[in-house]
Amino acid sequence: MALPTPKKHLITAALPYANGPIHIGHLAGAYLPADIYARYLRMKGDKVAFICGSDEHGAAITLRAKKEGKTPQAIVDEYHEINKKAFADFGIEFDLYHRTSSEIHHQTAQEFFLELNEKDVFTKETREQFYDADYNQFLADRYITGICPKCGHDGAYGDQCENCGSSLNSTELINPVSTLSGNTPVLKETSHWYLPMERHETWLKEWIEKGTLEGKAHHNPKEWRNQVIGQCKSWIDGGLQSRAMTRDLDWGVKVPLEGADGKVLYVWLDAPIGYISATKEWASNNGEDWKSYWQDENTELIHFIGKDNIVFHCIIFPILLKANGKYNLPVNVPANEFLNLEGKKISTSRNWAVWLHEYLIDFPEKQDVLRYVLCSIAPETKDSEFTWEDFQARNNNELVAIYGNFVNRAIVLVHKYYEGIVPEINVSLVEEYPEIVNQLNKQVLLVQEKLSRKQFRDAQNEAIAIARLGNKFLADTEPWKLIKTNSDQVKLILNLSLQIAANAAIALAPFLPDSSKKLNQMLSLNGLSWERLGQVDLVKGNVQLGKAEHLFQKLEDDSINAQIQKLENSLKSTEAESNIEPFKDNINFDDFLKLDLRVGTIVSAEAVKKSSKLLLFKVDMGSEVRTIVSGIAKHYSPEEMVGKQVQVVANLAPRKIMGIESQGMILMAEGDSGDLSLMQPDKMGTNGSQIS
Ligand code: B3M
Ligand code: ZN
Repeated sequence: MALPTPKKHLITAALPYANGPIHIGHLAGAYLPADIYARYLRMKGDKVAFICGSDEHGAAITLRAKKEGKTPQAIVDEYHEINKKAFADFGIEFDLYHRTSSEIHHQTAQEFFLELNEKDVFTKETREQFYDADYNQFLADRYITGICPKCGHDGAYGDQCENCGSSLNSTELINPVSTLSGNTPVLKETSHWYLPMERHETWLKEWIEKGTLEGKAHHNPKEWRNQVIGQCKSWIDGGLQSRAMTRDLDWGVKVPLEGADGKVLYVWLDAPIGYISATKEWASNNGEDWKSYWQDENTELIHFIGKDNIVFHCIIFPILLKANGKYNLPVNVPANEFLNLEGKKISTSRNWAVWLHEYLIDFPEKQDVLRYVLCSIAPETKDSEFTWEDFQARNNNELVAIYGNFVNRAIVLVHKYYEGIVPEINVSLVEEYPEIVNQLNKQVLLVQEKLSRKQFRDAQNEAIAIARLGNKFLADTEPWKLIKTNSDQVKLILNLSLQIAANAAIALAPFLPDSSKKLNQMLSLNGLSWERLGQVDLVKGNVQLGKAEHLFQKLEDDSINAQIQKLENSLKSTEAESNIEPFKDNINFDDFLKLDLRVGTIVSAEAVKKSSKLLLFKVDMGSEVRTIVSGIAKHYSPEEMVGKQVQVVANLAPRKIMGIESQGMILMAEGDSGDLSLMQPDKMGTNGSQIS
């Protein structure tokens, strides 16, 4: 069945929590592909609203605020600005980068909730929830962690396991722990508004699997990524459950109902509504009608996200939109898998990441290089890996050697032979090179096809192949030799080369906007319109070209090694940090006096039978000889211990270790990687003398 081709698009990219800066994993996951797609559609002349913003509610924010000793508002104010700037610096051209703390958002989310409540979409229920008695707080979402009942990952949150992507209810967690106090929480009753998702299973299944909605074609499920459909199917087949849509918290959008004091909307209810409130704000600033972007069935809604957000965008939010009745459902949710970094998972807390704002300090104005590399390795069908070595290779061997080199050679030659004035040719002459024109057209079709299928990695490859084509054309025709014998032919070759360069500028514009802009200026083109792609009269004859400048610069080993070093350093410092145990609670002086610490000398030492760790000592304590068993066989041999003076806890209650009664404990310090070393008196002391 043929579906109409809409000309209006609402493109959303997941709203990042304003609780930290943006790294390359975020960029590659949602924002870069969304931006490439939005730029492509705009160049085609379609109407696009590309919407994003900060997710400023939820435990991600309040826990961060607690950690930094700041208010949640201070945290979101800080990171909203940082992230907004980082996106702009990387050419992520949102039509609006909004905030869920804005008034229009609170109002929109509350209205949306009330409308659904009036339609009996929710059920109000009193259930037991985990509660931290020390903090007087109910625990949900990131306030509670435990073992995921689905995949066994230790560290799943109360609403979701980020390892397997499952959505969870906090009471399902195995060994739950409060992230506030570290204690095991207790169960306590509380009332909430629940979304009985099981009521929606039938239509959801049809919508996901067949792409039909109420019997009508809605989208082509073949265009959806396999892993997205696969995840959704497995959740639906596993049976959907009721989920609380409100929380007992004071940070968030207040539940606008009587008897709901101290309750806010669940962040995953309010955040996707953030797409709607942002569209409203954008539309009112730009004389547009927001409803036509959300409620007109010819508008295509597309959510770009990372794989950990699939359930929220493909199941929960569609249920809410459909239940409302007036809204479109997404025609596609192109979720990317994860990007790893130098062989490890990206980790914000361990600083194993490449942060956008830091990248631009180290590589000023090289935003296109990172865009290029991240698109080349985009985790579209499976997890992928960023390494600095690969980054350098792609910059040097592809951007510099292919694209930059071709463009530069063509423009430099026109400057050299014709003072930068584009040689005029009769367009029909290009038929002398039918092969090149055919190949160009073939590439253009491929770029287009891949882009429309949202296969950005392939699309960029096909676009860069246009420059490769141009490079080869120059190498094959060798105008620098021909200039001596056939200058007319050189005019044709160079004119054609400029046309190929102009095609590259257009085809690569969604991917490398800054470079296309520069090339555009060098070629004295006015504007880059997608419909002109494939034509060979883009650069006009007799036009003065701009100065030839290199689009890209080679990256030397030094700058790459510095990045690798930076990562290694952060690994070392987090390792060192994490090895230091937190200090214990204070004790008073009387507690200290209870300890009887003495000096003793080891008079004999031997290995404990059947144990690789234990040594058995006789220690002369002045008034008596004690038997002490100690777990230091891996660090000291019995021979080297004899005669050593040591510090002994003399009043530790005797304990049986492997059948031997140990009458004290020898003090040792733990070094790096678990090494143990004896704490010896600086000068020989008298056996039995007190340590205080
Ligand atoms: N803030 C989760 C995340 O940053 C969440 C996305 C909201 S999209 C509506 O991964
Ligand atoms: Zn899991």
